[in-house]
Amino acid sequence: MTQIKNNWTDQELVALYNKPLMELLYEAATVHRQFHDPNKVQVSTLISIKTGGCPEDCGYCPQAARYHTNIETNDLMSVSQVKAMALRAKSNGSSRVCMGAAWRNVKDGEDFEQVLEMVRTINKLEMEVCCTLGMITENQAKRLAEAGLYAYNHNIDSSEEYYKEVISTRGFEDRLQTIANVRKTNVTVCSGGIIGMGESVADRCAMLRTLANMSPQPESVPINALVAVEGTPMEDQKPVEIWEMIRMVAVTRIAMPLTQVRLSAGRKDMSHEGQAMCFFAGANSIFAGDKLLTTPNPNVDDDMKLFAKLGMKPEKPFAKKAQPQTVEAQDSSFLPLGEKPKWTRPGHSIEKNKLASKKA
Ligand code: SAM
Ligand code: DTB
Ligand code: SF4
Repeated sequence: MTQIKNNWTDQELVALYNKPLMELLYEAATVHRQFHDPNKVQVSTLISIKTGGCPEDCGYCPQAARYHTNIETNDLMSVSQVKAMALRAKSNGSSRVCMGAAWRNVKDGEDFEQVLEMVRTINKLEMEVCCTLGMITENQAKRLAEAGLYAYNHNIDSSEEYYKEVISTRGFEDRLQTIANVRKTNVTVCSGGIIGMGESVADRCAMLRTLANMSPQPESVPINALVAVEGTPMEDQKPVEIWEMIRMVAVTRIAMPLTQVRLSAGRKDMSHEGQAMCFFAGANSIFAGDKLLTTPNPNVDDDMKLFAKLGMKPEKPFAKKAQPQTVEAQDSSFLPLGEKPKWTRPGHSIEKNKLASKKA
């Protein structure tokens, strides 16, 4: 049995982050090779099934209704639209589809029933299905599991301390509660965060400490570099340097040896050489497709050229865990409960974003 360390301290992680780069890379690559095939990369495609108009105030997010960004908003897609997009993703080498909705939390009702049907449909295409729908209750997690969901993405986004500077409409604890609800099922956990929001190295490492000290650790950890979108409070943040991304990936790999470390938002601005360094440092997954949710991403041909240059091959679906069974709606053992959960609305003001960006 692999020994996974669940008592990381911030000091240990900061010490790793600040190591001379060649030593950090060597250590991370050694851990990576112990647990993963270094020539394999897991490819996920994002589908924004409901875009924009979100009531939350996440300071980085172009989909928050309160910021004036230039995005096209869309109501919930149909199951057939999503099926067609998933088939295209499959033919482009993706093993996973991740459906994102600009919701604060899932509400029982017609829309959730439609999402459950999307999950059943994609699972039957023999692809891993992931959803990121905001906060969910335990019963909703169970219903998603029954439909055949493979992974649920819910990011903690930053350190508990810096989180308050980024989001005021729901707390860090709420995030952990949703992750705990997912953990009550056999759905795998995908949780990571964003760098480049004005946080310190200590914040980055504190975020990794929270993730690495979960038991079990998340099966996937997306590392996003902020895409600074005009109209959001973070529009003026300076771009993340590739060296920061490489260090972040390397520390994530060392702290979470078994996890899939996903190079997520921000890849559009990374060179092939920079991405190759990230793969060497232990990244073994990407989001593919011309678009993330609302912002551009490298095109699939470009990614395929990169993989060919590096001799890397896309991983097949269910390489890490067996395909979940899909239970049809009529046979479901979990009913909608119509709960009105009391998620917190902490009293922090989003104005702090402005202070944070001035400080940075
Ligand atoms: N509404 C759901 C939620 O917040 O959980 C799901 C979608 S939300 C867009 C998923 C994640 O995308 C966020 O938690 C954040 O980590 C990431 N994200 C959103 N906007 C981003 C940006 N501009 N740059 C980098 N990452 C971003
Ligand atoms: C994650 O960590 N990153 C993805 C996915 N999980 C849902 C989303 C990135 C979004 C970037 C901004 C946008 O395209 O709207
Ligand atoms: Fe809404 Fe999610 Fe964007 Fe926050 S990150 S504003 S919850 S879509």
